[in-house]
Amino acid sequence: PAVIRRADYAQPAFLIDSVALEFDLVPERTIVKNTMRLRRNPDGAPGARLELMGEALELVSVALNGVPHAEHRAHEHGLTVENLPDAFELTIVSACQPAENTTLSGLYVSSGNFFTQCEAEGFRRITYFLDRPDVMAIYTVTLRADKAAYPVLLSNGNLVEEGELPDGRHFAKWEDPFKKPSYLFALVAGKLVAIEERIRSGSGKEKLLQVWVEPHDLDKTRHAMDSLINSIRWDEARFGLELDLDRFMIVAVSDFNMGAMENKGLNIFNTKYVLANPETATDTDFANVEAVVGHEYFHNWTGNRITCRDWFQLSLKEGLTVFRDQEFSADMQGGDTDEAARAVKRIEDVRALRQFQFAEDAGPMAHPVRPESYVEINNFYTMTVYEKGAEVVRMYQTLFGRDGFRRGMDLYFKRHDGQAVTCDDFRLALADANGRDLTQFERWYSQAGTPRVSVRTAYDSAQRRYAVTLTQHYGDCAPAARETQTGPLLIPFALGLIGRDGRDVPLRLEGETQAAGTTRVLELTEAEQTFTFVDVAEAPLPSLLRNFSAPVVVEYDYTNDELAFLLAHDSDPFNRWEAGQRLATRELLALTARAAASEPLSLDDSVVAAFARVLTDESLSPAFRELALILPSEAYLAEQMAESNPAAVHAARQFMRKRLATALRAEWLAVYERHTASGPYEPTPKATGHRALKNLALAYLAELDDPVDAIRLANAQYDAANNMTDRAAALAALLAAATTAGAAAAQPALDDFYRRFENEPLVIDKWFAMQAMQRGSLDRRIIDVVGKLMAHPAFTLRNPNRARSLIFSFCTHNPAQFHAEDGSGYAFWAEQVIALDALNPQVAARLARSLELWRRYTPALRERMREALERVASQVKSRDVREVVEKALA
Ligand code: HT7
Ligand code: ZN
Repeated sequence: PAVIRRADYAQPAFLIDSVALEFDLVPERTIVKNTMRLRRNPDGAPGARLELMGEALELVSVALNGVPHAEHRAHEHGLTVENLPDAFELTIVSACQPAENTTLSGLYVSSGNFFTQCEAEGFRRITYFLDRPDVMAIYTVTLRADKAAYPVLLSNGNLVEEGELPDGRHFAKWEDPFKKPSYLFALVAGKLVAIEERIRSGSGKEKLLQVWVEPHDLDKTRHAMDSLINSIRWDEARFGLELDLDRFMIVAVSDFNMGAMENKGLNIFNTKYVLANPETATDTDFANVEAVVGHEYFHNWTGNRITCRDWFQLSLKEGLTVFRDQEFSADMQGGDTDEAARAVKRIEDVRALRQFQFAEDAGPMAHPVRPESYVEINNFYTMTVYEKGAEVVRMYQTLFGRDGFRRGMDLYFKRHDGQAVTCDDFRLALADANGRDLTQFERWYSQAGTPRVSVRTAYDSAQRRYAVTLTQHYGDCAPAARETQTGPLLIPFALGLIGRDGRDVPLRLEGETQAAGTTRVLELTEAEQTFTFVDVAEAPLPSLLRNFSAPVVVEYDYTNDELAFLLAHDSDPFNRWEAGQRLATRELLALTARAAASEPLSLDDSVVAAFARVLTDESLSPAFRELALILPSEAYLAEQMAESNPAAVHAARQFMRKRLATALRAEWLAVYERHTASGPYEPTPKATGHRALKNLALAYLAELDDPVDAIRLANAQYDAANNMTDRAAALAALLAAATTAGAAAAQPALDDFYRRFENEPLVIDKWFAMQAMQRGSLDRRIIDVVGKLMAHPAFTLRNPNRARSLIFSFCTHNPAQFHAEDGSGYAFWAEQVIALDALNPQVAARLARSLELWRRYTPALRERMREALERVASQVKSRDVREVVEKALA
């Protein structure tokens, strides 16, 4: 397949100033009339030929300046139009088939309504166009449809006209006052209802906000609306950015490939990230709705007003917008001063980065934050572009402080508003606003792989000096990453020193006249550098990479006692959590090695004691305690091994959970009782923290050999629950207890759950997912459970949320069962990738990625994975899946 390279970027030969689109919406065959005003780009390639992109379209007619124009040719990739003047009007009529469109890219039908998804290259499935982000135009859109079937007709911008048409049809005309790239175009038509709010923006202008859903979902829209209002206020306060439209709409759709889409003024959301009420949504769902609503809203400036020159620059908008949504969520948790509350969000984000992005960086799909090449751009909406990209943006803030970062953002908007630009333009704005040369920082965009920083320390008691030597390297990284690496990075390395009394030591670096502060951001720019602190009265304990100041792995040999000390005393809440994770990871990897060798397992009492202290420390917030008491995931642990052995990792982790459950049984029970609240449900950070800790206690109690307490408490909790967090946690605990107590322990609740929520698809997704992720036992393989569920009447491969809830949950969140020795998991995976490929290549390619790390497993598993990958490679059709499996096998 053709490889697209960043180095080949060339400006478009023509520019489009305006587009008038007219849609006659019919599910089987929609007619689109597209009238564009084009002119030759003085900086583009010369020639009188126009190459428009088009896919899955039927061409009806072409006219130049209102006259039929015969000099055109429709082909596999689009439409070539010849013999054109320097400026002209081109009218193209074409047809597409929304009802047949299972790819969910372009114009499609979901639950009888019309929706569009144009990022990255879906607009070319709607009409022939210069479908690339550096072509920005003004859009006018007229929608015509049957009024009874499609009473609501929406598009970007402002509604300027609407009215009746013959034969029960009607129309609506929308104008978007801002020029935009085609990927931000959207339309929605159907039977929808909205909640509305009118607010005044910072400068006093009235704004209409709407959240559109299917009628039966109206009772689940309040939280999305509140999140939108909070997002608007936050962007005004933190970045001085105001909503630029009179009207801002969010629409929910149940068939959607990703989370949501930031179309100008008409955001389209997966229902999963809009709908939430206490009965149907968990605390995590509430938090996700807030984060995604924020994310899409923040794109209005970072992505829409300033967009990407080409898709290699995707992180320009995505990394920056993820950073902004992370900051928004942290501020909503803890304001901008409560560091402990903010740390909860930071820990969650870093945990996801390390588990998924670090893995991506270690495999065949490793790529820089700004990739150099791709076959299918949809495969590059990755953890690296999004999450590592957000870490790169965060490092500017770490280097320059909040004020310096804001100065950089202000300059970025001043220079580039209304333009399609590059990651270099962003970096230069940050550099210039802060009077810094950030040339070296460019390597964060061009180098793949996870950097490692090795730390050596030396204390000289006679001189009262403490030397910290930092060495950066990439270790033994994947070939795909290795070939991008050219030199050392600028790594902001935040560090503190802790005295024997557990307090932070005031820091004074050699050459400074006095101590200042207790956390320093050291700038590591060389392969190796030594930083010497003076006036250090006793050998301190270093607290390294505070608040995870850079996306790197820190290598330092702490003893278990030192980790326990940091867990108890570090003033940096992130590093306090980190110490516990390091301690647990070390123990779990040792246990895994013993499990792999069939040796007996045991856990040191001092480790249990360290966890007991966190569990019983009422001075710590419940949310923090919960995070600190969750053991590193099986996937994360497997990645830390030279050769992953999922069965041994599972045995080790289960052993440690059981040991912590047994040794601290009384404490877990006490915590359960203490944090059980009565009264109405509130999705506040405080109440969420209490529920999280209580439900973690329940999960640990379910690990006991005789889980009688857990079953009793979980059944009572299930029956009494007034919210989904508690109900789902109770059901999960019953499913866990069922592994020892027998399947009957969970069956009544499982059946009740289905009956109760039969008409709530998002809740039924949870029902499928919980069963796919449950532990197996000697006489119960989860692949068999999944096989039965595939035949359940509520299962369908066509709905991505449903496919993810059952298939992805099993293949990516149940490693011990998925990686069964007999290869049954891989055979299932291959079958599903092939089946999905025929319907929806984007979703199929995501699933295909779950075997990409196959070379890192034990030889027997590796061989079976290779066979499955080869089977897929020989059968799939799409560019999407082909790119993934071919890179994996290369
Ligand atoms: N910018 C949006 C990306 C997106 C997308 C990309 C490919 C295929 C389908 C898609 N749906 C949404 C989402 C975001 O990052 O905000
Ligand atoms: Zn985004």
